[in-house]
Amino acid sequence: MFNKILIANRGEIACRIIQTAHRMGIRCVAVYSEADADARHVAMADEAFLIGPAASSESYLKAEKIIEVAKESGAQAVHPGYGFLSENTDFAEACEANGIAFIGPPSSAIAAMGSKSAAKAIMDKAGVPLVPGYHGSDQDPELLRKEAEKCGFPLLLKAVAGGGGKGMRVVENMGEFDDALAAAKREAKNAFGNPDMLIERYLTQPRHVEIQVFCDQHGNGIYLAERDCSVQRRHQKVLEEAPAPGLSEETRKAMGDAAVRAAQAINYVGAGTVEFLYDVDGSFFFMEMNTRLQVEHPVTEMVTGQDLVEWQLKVAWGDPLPLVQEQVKTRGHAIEARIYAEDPDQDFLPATGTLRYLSTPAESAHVRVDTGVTEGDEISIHYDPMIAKLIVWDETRDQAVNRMVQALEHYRIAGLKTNIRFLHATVDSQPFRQADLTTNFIATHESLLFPKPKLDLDKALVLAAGFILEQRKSAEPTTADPWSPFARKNSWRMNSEFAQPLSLQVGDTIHELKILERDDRYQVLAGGSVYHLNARLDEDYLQAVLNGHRLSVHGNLHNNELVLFYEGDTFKCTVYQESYGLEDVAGEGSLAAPMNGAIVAVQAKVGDKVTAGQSLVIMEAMKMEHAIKAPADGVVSEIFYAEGDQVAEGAELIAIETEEAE
Ligand code: MV4
Repeated sequence: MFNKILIANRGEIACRIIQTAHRMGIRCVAVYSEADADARHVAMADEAFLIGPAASSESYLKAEKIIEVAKESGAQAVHPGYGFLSENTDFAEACEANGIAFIGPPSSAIAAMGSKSAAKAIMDKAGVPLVPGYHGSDQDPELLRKEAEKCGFPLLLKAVAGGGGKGMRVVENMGEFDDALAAAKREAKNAFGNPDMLIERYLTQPRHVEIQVFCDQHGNGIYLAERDCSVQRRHQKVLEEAPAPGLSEETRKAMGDAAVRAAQAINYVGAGTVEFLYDVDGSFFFMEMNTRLQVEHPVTEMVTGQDLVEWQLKVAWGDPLPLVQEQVKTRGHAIEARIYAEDPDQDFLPATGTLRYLSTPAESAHVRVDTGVTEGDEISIHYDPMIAKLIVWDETRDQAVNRMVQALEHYRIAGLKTNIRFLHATVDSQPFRQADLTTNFIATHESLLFPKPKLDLDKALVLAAGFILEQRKSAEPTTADPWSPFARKNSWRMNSEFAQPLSLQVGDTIHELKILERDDRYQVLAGGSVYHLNARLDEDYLQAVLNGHRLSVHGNLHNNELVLFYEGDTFKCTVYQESYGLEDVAGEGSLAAPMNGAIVAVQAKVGDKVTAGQSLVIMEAMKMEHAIKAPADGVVSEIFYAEGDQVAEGAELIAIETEEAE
């Protein structure tokens, strides 16, 4: 077996490969860009080499640089992961030319799948079912018209050079054909430099079902069940599962055999995936072959109990496949959800930012998390915005769905937008639970996938208040001070002078709360109603009883920003401004610090005329800002601290001569 390999990738897949290699006793060399110096894959590897600036084109796509590093480090093989150089024939060839094993298929197999029409011809010859249509090289418009008639409508024009859904056009009838053909050719010419078209019968409600195949260097080829990846958005997979719900054993075997024939037709070696369109009537048709380990391979691992990266390493070393077809068994059901930094409410615009708070579900036989990031990491514009893959397994699909719903609720991220709530709504939806899967799933069920918030606004505000006040108490053990606002035993009369105001901003709206507090019991006035709240905070976990309803939320308070997590949903608010009733703490004409903290800003000068309620000093304590305001109209007579100073609780910050005192 290899004793040292180089991983020509980053993120979760680099980490995942290193994990298996280490388990097998293989040393790992990572490569990294300037943006990834502190990345998890670099930390996990035995050694790592800087290969260039952040941009992929300057680093992870630099084939020569990576081969140079492989040689320098003494790596015997390169694992390309997925994306980047994984399906680059020149890179595969360059590895071999330099005596480094490419952990993937021979470059000829990658090349054979590069053209759609050539691939279809090979598959046709190998007896792999194709969607009825035309894939010839003669592109004479008259001939294409005749082929269109033969094919029937609706039909699909596909660019020979296209892929991933680009360059496709549905044609409903012959009347539309000429215009559609001309337009499709123009698009394909512009996008791929090749105007040639395929004609296919258009399947209106297909599913995406793909077969995992594996071939060794000795001519053996097998399949490891299938995956259903129908839930996609703009040709991006969102959820994947194994096995494909509702597939009969006959179809599974027929599809598996066809996939192995497809692989063997191109002398395939290693892990590959043959994608099929699967129609409601059980028929299936070759779509394309991916000549790499795929993002969604973990669901296959979960149901087969095999480690596909281990298989890849063994096959690349020259070992025979670990199992023969009859030994491949599947058990239970696995589902994968791709967690992305993106904003579902803004048409899934990729999001960037810092993973300021990151809490993941506990891993077990039922839950697996494949990720390349840790708390504090940045999701930048430079790479794919996938944060993690969450994979669950259980005996039945039903149970696996429940596991996924729960695991998504335990996946908590603050600091940037994610699709977690969208995934939760999708998995938890009736159509998904019923396995009503087609490639139109998201478009068809859109209204279900953007549900209303899980908590109503006022309740969320009350819980937010409880979280903020409890965190403040735990952060400042100063209750021994009788002057501390926290030590004060409020009377239980709402709207009394002792009620603390708390303003929480949600979106553009500021919500004014009034809070009475006695130990961990609160009365909160929000939206015109009084709520009774018991709250206990343990780190990020708030256990609450809200008007008799026992519930719990997690939260993260950073600067003035609070994010609460509840049943897969998040509630965000900003502490707008607050006062601890300073009028009661400080004597007339003086203003004291309500707590230990730092002066962030001094907003007045000696001699300034100020009016009651005017903000004079901004303090920061426990990562929250507090405005110190003038208790009455007056003139600033003295300022005791400057911006940046640390002050102790009770320290006089500023002195004012009030009108009455004059
Ligand atoms: C199709 C099809 C319906 N009929 N071909 C999209 C990606 C490309 N590789 C093949 N695709 C399709 N080909 C025929 N004859 C529908 C799709 C399709 C699709 C396929 C798989 C997963 C998601 C999809 C979303 C839209 C369209």
